[in-house]
Amino acid sequence: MTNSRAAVMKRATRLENVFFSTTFDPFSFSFCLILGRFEKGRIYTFIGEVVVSMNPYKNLNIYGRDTIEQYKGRELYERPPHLFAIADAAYKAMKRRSKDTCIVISGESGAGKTEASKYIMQYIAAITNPSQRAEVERVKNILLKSNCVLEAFGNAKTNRNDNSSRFGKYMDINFDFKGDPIGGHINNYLLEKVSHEGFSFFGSPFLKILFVQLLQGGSDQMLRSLHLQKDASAYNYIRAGAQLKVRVLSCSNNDGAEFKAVADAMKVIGFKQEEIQTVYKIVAAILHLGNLKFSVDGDTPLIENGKVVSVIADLLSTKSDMVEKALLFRTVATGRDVIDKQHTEQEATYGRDAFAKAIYERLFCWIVTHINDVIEVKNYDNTIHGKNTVIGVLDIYGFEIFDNNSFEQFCINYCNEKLQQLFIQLVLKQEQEEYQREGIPWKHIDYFNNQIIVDLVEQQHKGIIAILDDACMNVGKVTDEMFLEALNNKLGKHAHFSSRKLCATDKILEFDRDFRIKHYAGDVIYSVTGFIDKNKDTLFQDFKRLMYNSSNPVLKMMWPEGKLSITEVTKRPLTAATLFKNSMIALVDNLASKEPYYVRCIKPNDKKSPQLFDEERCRHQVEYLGLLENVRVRRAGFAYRQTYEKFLHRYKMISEFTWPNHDLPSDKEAVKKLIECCGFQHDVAYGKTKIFIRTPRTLFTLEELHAKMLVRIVLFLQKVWRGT
Ligand code: AD9
Ligand code: MG
Repeated sequence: MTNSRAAVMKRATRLENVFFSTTFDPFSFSFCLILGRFEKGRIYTFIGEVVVSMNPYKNLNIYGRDTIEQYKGRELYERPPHLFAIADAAYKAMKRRSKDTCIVISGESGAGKTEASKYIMQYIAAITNPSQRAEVERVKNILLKSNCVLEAFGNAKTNRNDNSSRFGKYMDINFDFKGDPIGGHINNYLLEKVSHEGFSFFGSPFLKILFVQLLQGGSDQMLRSLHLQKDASAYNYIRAGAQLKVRVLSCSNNDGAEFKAVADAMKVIGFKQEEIQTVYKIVAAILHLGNLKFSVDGDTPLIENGKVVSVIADLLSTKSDMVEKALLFRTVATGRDVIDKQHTEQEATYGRDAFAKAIYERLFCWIVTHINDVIEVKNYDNTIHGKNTVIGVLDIYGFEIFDNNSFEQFCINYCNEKLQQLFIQLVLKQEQEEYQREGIPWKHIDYFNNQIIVDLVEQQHKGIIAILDDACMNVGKVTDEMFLEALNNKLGKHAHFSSRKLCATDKILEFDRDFRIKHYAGDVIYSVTGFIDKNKDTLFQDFKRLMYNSSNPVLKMMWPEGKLSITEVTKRPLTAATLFKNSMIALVDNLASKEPYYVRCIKPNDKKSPQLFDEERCRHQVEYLGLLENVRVRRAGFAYRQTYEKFLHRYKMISEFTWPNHDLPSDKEAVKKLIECCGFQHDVAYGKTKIFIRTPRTLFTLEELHAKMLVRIVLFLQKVWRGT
């Protein structure tokens, strides 16, 4: 027995002694197991096919080429728990059984989801394309480089995570019949545009990574051409956050190099030079927009710093007077007449911020579309015979509780409820259903079903989103308070909803502009301030027309609806919350159609420290991630299942009755015979089509026997070959 195998066996035995003992407590088990491993620097733990990952907050030497080799093509329990084991399992299932699979990574903000998704992609890239086909290499390269670009534009520093994803990402990787990546597609979800802390747009501690990269890493000549200065504190939108040092992204490790890495990645992805320039011009225009100052002269609104207007006009390839007009006036249709209505100072400021947010969001979506265009599967020859299969990787913002939670946290936490629901459906429900289907005796294990919270948010006509949309549809001035009132009236009796008005003595709710949702992961108090505005997400048509009329073709392309005049704009666009809800429903449907693999990430402490293990915080996460129910189902169930045919294929050499072929009436009978020969009959159950093995130790022993027999067969063949 090799040392590593002996270690695996020892570990398996130890675990089983606890796992299957009569005094088993799922909580202490999962908790102690994860903690025990973490303290020894082992950040991954398996619970069934779910891998639990604990953020080490330090670089570990466990992702290199040699580790990749150790996991490549191996079965799940053969090697110690690792992300690569799950990635390999998802890949093998996809390749061997032509199944679409997906890897769902969840956990709260800063728990390590994005890092995990990158390691998974690196692993897949490393184990595919052995023949080095150029087209496959191109696709792999773009898939890997796209992370760097998307992070720069979509991530921000928050007090939870220095490199927090402020958008959700689902990436499909398409494989051909050889199992090599031939394309992909990225879906992005709800990019957060405003600081959750209620600071001014892009303000501290919410800092979009790219803004700082550009100022710190852009060459003098580039900054001059963008009319920018290096000092971030000169820009209102990022001033407050600029004092904070942005931890550098994974592409490199200093600011200048970081900026260059993003620019290089854009080139690899296939952005043309003028497109890259437009990207930076837009970013610069946003920074300048934030510095515009409005005032009023009598009734007439004015821009105090007209020079900035001409800089913005120059960057956006439009005319100063047109920019000024779009900022100070709004075109309105009254019957047949079209008039220019002057903004108040407040309206002008609102319009300016809405414009800055909108061009930022458009830019981000355009970048995603661009990446999709270059990795779209074009070679349909590979897709015939239904052999084009997919692995999806989901890395989406984790559950968030901040001091001040707003519309964005509401959407993010709703998304996490949806994913938890999917986990329940697929891991807890399906597992139990499989036992039933196979005719294995089974006592149902209960779990908390969060469907009630999902309904509270998304139910038609009655849910929070429907009530919010109703409020936004009202003609006339609707305030956030009126929305809160409507919530109170309609949801006052809901077990997972409360508000200050309804429980005035409740000390937790400090303001009368709050409501609280009892989420599966904890209570979150949301401030209603801004809900109506953010849900409507209004951008005056004047700005859209301004952009459509830009002489820069890239900008013009981003704003097709600017073509319409005010009298032609009739349809009310869907609200932000409804768009998000629709995209979540589509996402969950998509994931549910694939074979899922789960990575559950845990954050050991709130200080980003590699040493600290905050027991209370970890307990809470272990609880709400559903790991306990997961352990219970696992414990009562079986660690391994396999069809009789495949089981025989791997282990038939162990028994003389099955090697090289059996003469029993069926594969099932042959498997029974093999198991009895080894003395494992008490540890297995025979289903209709599959054998179920309860403890991992049995599997390891089978693996041992398999390995020994292989050695004997090889030695025997060598002897025969040498004629000795
Ligand atoms: V958020 O919901 O996007 O705010 P994530 O994505 O869960 O969050 P992220 O992957 O960004 O968290 O990890 C946060 C930080 O933890 C990283 O920037 C690393 O410094 C650190 N981290 C996470 N995973 C690992 C790891 N496997 N090894 C070393 C890690 N450091
Ligand atoms: Mg992330």
